[in-house]
This record gives sequence, C-alpha cells and structure tokens, in this order.
Amino acid sequence: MLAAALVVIVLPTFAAAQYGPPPSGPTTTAAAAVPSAPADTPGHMNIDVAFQGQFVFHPANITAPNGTFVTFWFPNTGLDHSVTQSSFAAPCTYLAATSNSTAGFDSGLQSAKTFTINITDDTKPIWYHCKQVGHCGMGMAGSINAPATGNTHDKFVAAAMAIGGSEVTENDNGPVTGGVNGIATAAPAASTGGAGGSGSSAATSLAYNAPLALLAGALALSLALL
Ligand SMILES: *[C@@H]1O[C@H](CO)[C@@H](O)[C@H](O)[C@H]1NC(C)=O
Ligand SMILES: *[C@@H]1O[C@H](CO)[C@@H](O)[C@H](O)[C@H]1NC(C)=O
Ligand SMILES: *[C@@H]1O[C@H](CO)[C@@H](O)[C@H](O)[C@H]1NC(C)=O
Ligand SMILES: *[C@@H]1O[C@H](CO)[C@@H](O)[C@H](O)[C@H]1NC(C)=O
Ligand SMILES: [Cu+2]
Repeated sequence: MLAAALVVIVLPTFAAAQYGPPPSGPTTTAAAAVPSAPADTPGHMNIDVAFQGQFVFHPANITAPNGTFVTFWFPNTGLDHSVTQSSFAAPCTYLAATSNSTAGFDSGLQSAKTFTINITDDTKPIWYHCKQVGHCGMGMAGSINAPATGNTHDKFVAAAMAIGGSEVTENDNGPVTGGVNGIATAAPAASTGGAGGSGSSAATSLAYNAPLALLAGALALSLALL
C-alpha cells in the first residue's frame, strides 16, 4: 500500500520533469510503447526505436560530437526492430566490410533492449535503418551527423522510401559490434525501463538518470510487495 501510494506521488512529478510543459507538437497522452527513450543528458543522447508505434526512429537525425554515446531504445510491443548501419547509397542494406573499411554495427532484431554506439568521427555521417521486413522501405531509417546540404538526412529517408516494397529481406545473424564512424562496444542490453516504461530490473540502463532510477526503484518496491 505504501509503495503504491509512493508510485502515485512519484509518477506525475517524474512525467512533468521528463517531458516539461506541453510543446507545440502532438498533445497525445496515450502511454508510449515500453520502453521509450528518456531525455538526453550531457554526452548521452537517446533515440526511440518505433516511436509511438510508428515505423520511424525518433529523433531520426541528430548531431552528436565525438565521444557521444547514442542509445537506441527498443520497444516491447511484440514486433522486433533493428538498428543496422547502412550507407547513403544503399539505405536498406547492411554496411558490409570493404578492403578499406570495417563492417557496420548491427543490433540485430530486438525487443525491449537498449543498444548504444559511441561516436568516433563526427566529421562523417552515420546512416542506419531497421532490417525488419518492409520497415526500411516504409521510412524506418535514420542518420547521425548528416550534412545540411548534398547527401542530406531527408534525401536518405526519401531514398529508403523509394525502395519501398522492393526492399530485399536481410538476414539476421544477431548483434554485430564495431561500426564505422560510430562503434558499438557491446551487444544490446536488456531493458525493461525507460520513460513510461515498466519493470523491476532496469537499474543498470537507468543509472544515469536519477528521476528514472527513483521511479524504477518505486516500481520495483511495489512489485515486490504484490
Ligand atoms: C534533421 O533534418 C531536418 C530536415 O532536414 C533538419 O531541418 C534538421 O536541422 C536536422 N536536425 C539535425 C540535428 O541534424
Ligand atoms: C574505399 O574503397 C572503395 C572501393 O572499394 C572506394 O570507392 C573508396 O573511395 C575507398 N575509400 C577510401 C577512404 O579510400
Ligand atoms: C568513445 O569514443 C571517443 C572518441 O573516439 C573515445 O575517445 C572514447 O575513448 C570512447 N569511449 C569508450 C568508452 O569507448
Ligand atoms: C572527431 O574524431 C575524428 C577521428 O579521430 C577526427 O578526424 C575529427 O576531427 C574529430 N572531430 C573534432 C570536431 O575534433
Ligand atoms: Cu522496424
């Protein structure tokens, strides 16, 4: 009972701190898919995979300096997605190794996970997509440090959508660490928390976010007492 009351008190406080005042954008109050990305913190940016159930990354394009950790938050909606590095020339195709470059990163198809890359060259763009059947062709593609002119983020997504239903189904061989211009140092980690998330073992991925850690702790306590 005490824990339940605590959650009731903590939740609105947390929601206000996390989202701030209503912006000019969508005003929906529907629960986000679980888990959804928390707010950015210094040196650490967060991206929702399949934001609000749509076949998009959100934000789909970011500017992230060297050493920034970018964490992708996979929902727990029963449909797997991936964060798979590709190229501007071939948006929906995994970036294989060449004679002068290592292979791209790939989370592999995942649900309820986080996958983090470290930006290692902010002077070059990172292009990526979701390898789930049909998703890239529907526009589930994103970029990091894309230029404002020339090969822009918008052109990249347009190229993915131009492929549309002709998208070639990709193999899923599980997570691939490493990458080009940004590297994953670990396979995806379990995640049962996040903004609007629920669960009882999210301490690790939430450690950098005090309000979230507080919420997770309250939820864990309430679950333990059920
Ligand atoms: C993302 O792309 C949009 C549309 O091209 C652009 O207006 C915006 O500045 C870009 N944001 C970043 C962070 O690159
Ligand atoms: C890498 O090799 C490809 C051909 O395989 C070439 O087009 C590209 O310019 C090379 N890149 C660098 C940085 O040398
Ligand atoms: C992340 O990348 C930056 C820039 O390449 C590097 O200096 C830093 O050591 C990396 N951090 C980790 C934990 O790998
Ligand atoms: C980021 O790291 C890359 C690779 O070491 C380097 O070429 C680039 O100049 C760095 N960016 C900045 C803004 O220093
Ligand atoms: Cu997807």
